[in-house]
Amino acid sequence: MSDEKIYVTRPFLPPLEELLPSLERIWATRDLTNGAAFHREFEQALARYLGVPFVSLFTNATIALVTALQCLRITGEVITTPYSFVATAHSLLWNGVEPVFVDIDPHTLTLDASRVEAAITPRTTAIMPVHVYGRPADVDGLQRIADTYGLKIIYDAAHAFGARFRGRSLADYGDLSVLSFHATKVFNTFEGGAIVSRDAQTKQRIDYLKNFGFADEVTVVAAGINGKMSEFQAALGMLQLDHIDASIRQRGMVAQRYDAAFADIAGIDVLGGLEQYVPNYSYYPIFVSRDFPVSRDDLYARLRDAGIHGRRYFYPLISDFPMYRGRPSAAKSGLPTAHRIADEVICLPIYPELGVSDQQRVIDCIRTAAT
Ligand code: T4K
Repeated sequence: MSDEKIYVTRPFLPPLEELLPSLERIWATRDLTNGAAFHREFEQALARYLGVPFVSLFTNATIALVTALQCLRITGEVITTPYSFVATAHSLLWNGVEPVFVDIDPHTLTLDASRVEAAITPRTTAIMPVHVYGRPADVDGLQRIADTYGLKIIYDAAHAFGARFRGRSLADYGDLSVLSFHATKVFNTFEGGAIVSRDAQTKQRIDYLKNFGFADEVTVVAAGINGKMSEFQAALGMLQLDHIDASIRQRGMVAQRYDAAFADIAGIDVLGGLEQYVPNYSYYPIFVSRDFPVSRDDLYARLRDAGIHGRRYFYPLISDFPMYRGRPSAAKSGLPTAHRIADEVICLPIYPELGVSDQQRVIDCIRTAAT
């Protein structure tokens, strides 16, 4: 049996020779950044591929989240989820905005809309839910609350590239939606990200903000940041678009094999399908409950010992990190579902090039632990 390490993910890269003509173009033009040709092409190509009105490219999703909050002038308090990557809540602190954590729904694994209303105060200005693992948040329930209370919704859609809900890209919901193209994501440009916006004026403001606030050579309209995506990243992104559908299909085959393997194992729960939802198979979380003979952390360690590097996305909860844990909304008593899920989850390896034999190693390790 191979003892090569198997990682939770491996980035898809197109054949190198496909990239060379783009590199030659960049070398010939010497246009490396600041919204040059690849940047413009890639923004348009992405908007077409995703079927969304406007895309603004970013150097990564974290800067995009920070900028999205600036764009909508979000202040005071924002209701968000503790069950995410730290970047979600960090983007609030970087804006001097107070994160208010609300427990998650056990099905969507993100903000439980039925609990959001009780967390609203006069200082609340927005809601920041996450489409966790690329699965839809309760978009209707959250929108109803936002409409009633006059709040904005900024979706952290870092996991959601290519996922669709009710015939629409998941990035097409909310006031703004933020995608990540990090190496570990379904679609990567090494590092990268984007904000999806709904109208040309908003896109314009985002584009000023990501370029130091410059509106033209001598006019600075905001205290912007440098969030621009480079030409290299944009050129790579153009190529990645040619491969993304095949990548998602291959991920789907990995997910199907896991589904079949775990269907009859007591104590291992997986996420089922959802109506009108087309997944992107960005992650394959399993939830190890009390019915399983070994604990989640024992299973995690056994996988490690077998060279299988799953990850506990998202444990610990954001609300347990030092910069968040003093807040009343971070108290464990208010977040029982998030704590249970964080204590049960292991994300198993899933990526397009994960071979059947490597996947079988993962399955065998879990089956052995089950007996
Ligand atoms: N919002 C949400 C909900 C997010 O999940 C994230 C990022 C963000 C916002 C922010 O997006 P960006 O600003 O990053 O665009 C990883 C990623 O660094 C992070 O982007 C991601 N979420 C998070 C869920 O996972 P780590 O600490 O687990 O990454 P790391 O380096 O341990 O990588 C995991 C495995 O992936 C490695 O064991 C091997 C493989 N890998 C990784 C890299 C970086 C590769 O094979 N090649 C690589 O280049 O955080």
